[in-house]
Amino acid sequence: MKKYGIDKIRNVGFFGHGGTGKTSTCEAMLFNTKAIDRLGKVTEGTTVSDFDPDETKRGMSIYTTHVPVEYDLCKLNILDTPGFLDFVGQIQGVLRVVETGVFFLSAQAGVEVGLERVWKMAEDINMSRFFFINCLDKENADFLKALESIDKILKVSGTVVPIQLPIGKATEVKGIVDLVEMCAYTFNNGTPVRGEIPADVKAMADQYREKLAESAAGTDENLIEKFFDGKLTQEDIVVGLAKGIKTGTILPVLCGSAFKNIGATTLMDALAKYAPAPDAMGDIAAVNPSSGEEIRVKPDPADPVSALVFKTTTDPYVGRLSVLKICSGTLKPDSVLYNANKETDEKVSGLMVFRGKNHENVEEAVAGDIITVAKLSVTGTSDTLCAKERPVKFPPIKFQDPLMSMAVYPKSKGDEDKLSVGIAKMIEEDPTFKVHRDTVTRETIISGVGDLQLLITVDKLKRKFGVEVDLQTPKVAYKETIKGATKVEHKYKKQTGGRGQYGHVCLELDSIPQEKEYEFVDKIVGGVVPKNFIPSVDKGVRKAMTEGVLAGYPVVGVRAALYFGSYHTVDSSDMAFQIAASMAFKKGIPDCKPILLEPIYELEVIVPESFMGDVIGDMNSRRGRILGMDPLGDGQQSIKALVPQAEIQKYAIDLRSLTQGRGTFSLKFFKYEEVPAQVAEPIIEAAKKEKQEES
Ligand SMILES: Nc1nc2c(ncn2[C@@H]2O[C@H](COP(=O)(O)OP(=O)(O)OP(=O)(O)O)[C@@H](O)[C@H]2O)c(=O)[nH]1
Ligand SMILES: [Mg+2]
Repeated sequence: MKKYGIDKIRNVGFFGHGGTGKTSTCEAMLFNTKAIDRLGKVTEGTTVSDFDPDETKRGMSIYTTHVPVEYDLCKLNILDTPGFLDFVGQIQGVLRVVETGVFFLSAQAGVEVGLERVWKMAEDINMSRFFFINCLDKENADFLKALESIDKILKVSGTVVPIQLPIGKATEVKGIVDLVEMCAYTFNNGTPVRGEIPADVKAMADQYREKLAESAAGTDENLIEKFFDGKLTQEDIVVGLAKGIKTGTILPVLCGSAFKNIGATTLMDALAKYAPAPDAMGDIAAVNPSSGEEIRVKPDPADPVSALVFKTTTDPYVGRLSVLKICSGTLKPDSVLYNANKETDEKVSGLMVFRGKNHENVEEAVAGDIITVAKLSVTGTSDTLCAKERPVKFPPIKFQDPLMSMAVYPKSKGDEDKLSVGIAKMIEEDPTFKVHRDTVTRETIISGVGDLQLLITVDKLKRKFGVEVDLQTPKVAYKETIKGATKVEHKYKKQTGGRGQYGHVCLELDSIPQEKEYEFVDKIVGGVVPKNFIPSVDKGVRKAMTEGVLAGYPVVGVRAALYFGSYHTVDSSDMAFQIAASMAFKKGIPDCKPILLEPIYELEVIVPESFMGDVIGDMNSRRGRILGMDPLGDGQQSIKALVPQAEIQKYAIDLRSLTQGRGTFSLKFFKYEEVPAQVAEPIIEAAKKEKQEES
């Protein structure tokens, strides 16, 4: 790969709904620039970008891939992201490092939910935006309808301006009209062949050229004057267009068919011409890691080095690979950098540029470029690496919180260690994937954005780490408490030849707010239970509280007061008093109106207004209590509700089907509440049955 100065680099994210041809367009770009000699197909698993076995198996992108394309003296660092909603974590890193986004939509379907979602995620990001209307060759493809859907569905702040139009409709598509140069392009194996605009699209081309000229002129007062005087030249249009695209006032629309290799080269051309170089978007916000003081980092190759890690993967041969955007300076192999997040040095040995799974080593990487380094020891995704003499830290990348959890069980006993090693590696690679151990249910819980993401981790555990696992719906971490009070006595006495056992306690059991979990009160007077055995009574009650009498769940919200008892000078012991206390507790609790508690979550759902009724109805059927509804101003509604955990274990899947993928939600643990009697009954029965089977 040649060396490129910062002015010749374009960092471009490919975003859009699944299956709109992002990966196929990358492939066409590589083929048309002769980087590959065969045009791979997603369906056959032969593309450069979708090379991972998970991707070839499913015929879709799952991971973001760096695909550098060398075109017209520029390097286009394409980051091909997955469109499927489970993989939003792959997009969030990319949104932090690109100056340009190409948003794909199909000419057949127009704007779909995947595009809506990523558009929203990109809302506050300073970048240039292009639209690419792909699949022009599909039956019922309708460029103008798709174009209309952009303004209709997306909240676009600038002007959406076609700079190309299709020639020929649907299966008859032949090429494109270039509205800047006012010429036609047909494509010979991907290579554009220039020609005259065909007569049947000329009138439409003139009409859209006029719109383009007006928008381009609108970026500059001098140009607007020329426009009204009828003196605007093609060069003026190019200047105005470049300015509008850079400042975000113009959002150009291009088109093509990746399938027929139409439009990929003209897209590269537009990116090379109009997409901003990495230093065109100004300085980058950062902080001084020791003082917290804000600083601005200049994307200048001559400055000290700084870089943001936006992706981490593991290569079976090379090991850990960290993908970085160089934010300032020039990085050379064999450098020692400072990790501002982990506050330690990191040695960077070789610099690599990956294109799909293949890589080549490079001698340096300048500010603005995207590069991969191997074998960093402590650095993870979202960390900043920098020159020690100028420490900086970039704000962390915000990743989607998990929305769905599953319990994971290794199929063969003894695989637990391999499982935890595998899971730890996957957490490194996927910032939206989490794991924790539920101490109440004693299950290992993996969490992510959706079910497909979790199923893929299961495949990966098997393929990469040789562990086969089952996924199950997590058990709900119920708890137990009491609503009443009682007094209870238990005498534990055993005479077995030699030294016996003697412990005698009288307890008052009472309910306290469950948040306090447990209180022990010593009300002994006159030393009827000696001081040294009082902690034994406390310990005995605590032990009994780990397993409630109703369904074996931990008990909370109990005050135990020891008000009387007796002892034996020889036979009393710590253990005897512990046992006496435990037994007294178990005996007394059934008289204190024990109840089952369940975790309640605060749920916020955001949906377009048209889905509000369905979402609320569904919430009611889940024993949810609506707390409030707020219009968000953009046709979206926020609905807040309290819902039991047991009812929303699969909400990520259910909300998606309820709202055709348009709804999003977030969850926060709220508190434990009583399970209604008719719901509690089967849970208690099931627990009793399980216990019987165990014993
Ligand atoms: N007819 C037609 N099919 C296309 C076109 N572009 C892509 N396809 C097909 O559509 C399917 C999806 O294409 P991809 O390139 O994988 O789409 P993507 O946007 O990368 O999809 P995700 O990675 O899942 O987000 C594949 O079977 C492609 O062959 C096109 O222009 N026309
Ligand atoms: Mg793809």
